[in-house]
Amino acid sequence: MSYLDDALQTIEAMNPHEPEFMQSVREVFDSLESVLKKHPEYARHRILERVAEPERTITFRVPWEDDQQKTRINRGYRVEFSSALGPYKGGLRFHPSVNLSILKFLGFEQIFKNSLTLQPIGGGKGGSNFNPKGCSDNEVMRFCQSFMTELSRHIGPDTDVPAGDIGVGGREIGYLFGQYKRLRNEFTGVLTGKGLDWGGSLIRPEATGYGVVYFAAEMAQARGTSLEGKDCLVSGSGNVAQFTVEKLNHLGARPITLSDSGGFVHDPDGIDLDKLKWVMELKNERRGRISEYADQFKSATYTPRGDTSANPLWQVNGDCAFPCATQNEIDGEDAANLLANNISLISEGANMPSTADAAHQFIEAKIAYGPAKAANAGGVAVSALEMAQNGARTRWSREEVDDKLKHIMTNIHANALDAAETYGRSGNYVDGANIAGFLRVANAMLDQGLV
Ligand code: NDP
Ligand code: 2IT
Repeated sequence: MSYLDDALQTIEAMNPHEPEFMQSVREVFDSLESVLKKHPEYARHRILERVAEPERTITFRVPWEDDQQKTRINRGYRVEFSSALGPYKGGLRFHPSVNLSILKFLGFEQIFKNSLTLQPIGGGKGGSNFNPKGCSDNEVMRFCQSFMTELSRHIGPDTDVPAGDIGVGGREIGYLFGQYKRLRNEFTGVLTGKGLDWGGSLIRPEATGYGVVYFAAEMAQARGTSLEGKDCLVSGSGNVAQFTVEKLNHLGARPITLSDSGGFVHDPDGIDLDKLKWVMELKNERRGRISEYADQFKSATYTPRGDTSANPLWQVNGDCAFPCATQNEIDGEDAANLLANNISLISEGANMPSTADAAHQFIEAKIAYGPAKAANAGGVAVSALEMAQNGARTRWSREEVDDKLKHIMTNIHANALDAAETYGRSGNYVDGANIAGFLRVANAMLDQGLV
């Protein structure tokens, strides 16, 4: 049996009942066959089994009191996956679906994504099954304070630096930071995505969405075309989706859909910057539902998600797709629908939005397919720039940060293409990103010995 199959079997046996985690492991390992041939030392040092085992996994009780003085209990997690390249770095997700399998898949992805940015950051992820939806600001604050009371023992600006993800935005980062500062009596860069007045970096809120579009523009350019005039399907309506829509507008493309877990809106006239402003107020201030968009703008229709297996959003006609909601939101049937409508470019804002079957179809069809760990790396890249600014007690301008972000996304695109070419997978961004990301981590692990 090959080392790769042997390692996969061992990892599978050690992680039963973790489907999302095993999906992400297989996705990376499937790209590594020729790398392992060229580097027999990785097998000798059992790099695959080591990189797939988190350095440390913390789970803890999060007790808090709701507005009716009722006691509530949630589970908190932090998966400190790999510190080969720097302090553990990655977001916190607050969503009722959160479990260890999902956080381990996100943490595992994060290792290689962070490596691709060429910034000095390891990989981690955390969160809770807490559902902020429907909670008052005070309830969210009490939850965040309780969560941080335990988490604060495990993190620090040189150890582990969390940030946002689904359900964790500026409001939550503020409450988490306040509690850390109070417990430690330290004002440090222990979290990223902070408010601009107290250590946050300009462009961090925009960075993931902007980066997803910069990556798409690079893929289009490599094929001698551009995003200008293209109709774009966007899913989600949170942080990543909003700034994807903003940058698409800046580059002359036309975003025509947005969604949330209830359904999607289709606006054939395009979601321009004025309409986006309204969406931002709806989602970020009023915390409303995307269905309200169709009441506000008569050019749009709303389609509830329903219980069909295929998601009707991916049946809308368009040129490009930007899945920005959640994992496995495009399955094999959805991928077939997208390809039947001649979608020619996909840039993934969400983490692992495509199932293995869907990704396989995109690769076979040879469309421009930018996988999440490359396409959405702009967010964590600017988090690393926030850490650098905090460390140097300085602050860069919008233009400086945006230029650095563009440069990082251009480099990720070029390095993924180079790695794909070198290892005989020409034009395949999935293999290229996995290989380029993995090599740095594996070599750092070899350098640092058996730890
Ligand atoms: P937000 O919480 O701001 O928004 C999440 C959006 O996705 C909402 O519209 C939400 O709808 C929708 N959504 C969440 N879960 C589901 C689900 N199970 N089914 C359908 N829709 C769902 O999160 P972000 O925008 O920050 O994150 C979106 C994706 O981008 C995630 O996959 C995240 O991991 C990834 N990402 C985020 C980065 C960041 O910097 N924030 C960086 C890199 C990747 P609803 O309100 O109905 O739940
Ligand atoms: O998935 C991701 O890359 C994030 N949620 C951002 C992580 C970060 O540390 O900025």
